[in-house]
Amino acid sequence: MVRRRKETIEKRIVHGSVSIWQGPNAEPRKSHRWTVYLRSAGDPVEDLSPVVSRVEFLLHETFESPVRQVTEPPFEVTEYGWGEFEVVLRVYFADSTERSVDLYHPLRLFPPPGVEQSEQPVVSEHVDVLMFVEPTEKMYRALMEH
Ligand code: SLL
Repeated sequence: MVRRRKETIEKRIVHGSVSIWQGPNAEPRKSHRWTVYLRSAGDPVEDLSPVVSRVEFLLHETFESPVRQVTEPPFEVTEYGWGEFEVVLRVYFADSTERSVDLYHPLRLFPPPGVEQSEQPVVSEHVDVLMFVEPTEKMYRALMEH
């Protein structure tokens, strides 16, 4: 395997969630509709699929089939729920010699204390950096081109 010796490439990504309150008449267990996602932090947003092969979203055990596999972009999961929890995004890379990385996303449904729940979406976004140490030639090219 040809590797880029002594090179480390960084990829800035965002793990985020956006939640919409479903109003006072919603079913109590489905009070919010939310989407949790992984995307590049670039502007404009780049396609991550040359670098990321799939993302496993590990939801709270109160969800049916809590492990959700997403094998193509957009790397996201949409659900209805009632509570906040930490979503684990297990990211697998196009180069299978790269180890998967776990990102911990705090899903937010509720506005901060003192702010009334409204139709305003509640967004929680976090930038993180993935580091590729001595990537393979193939991975290096995918990282540099995207
Ligand atoms: C806790 N924060 O730690 C809570 C867990 C889990 C939320 C919140 C499931 C949806 C459904 C759902 O929203 N779970 O029941 O269909 O205990």
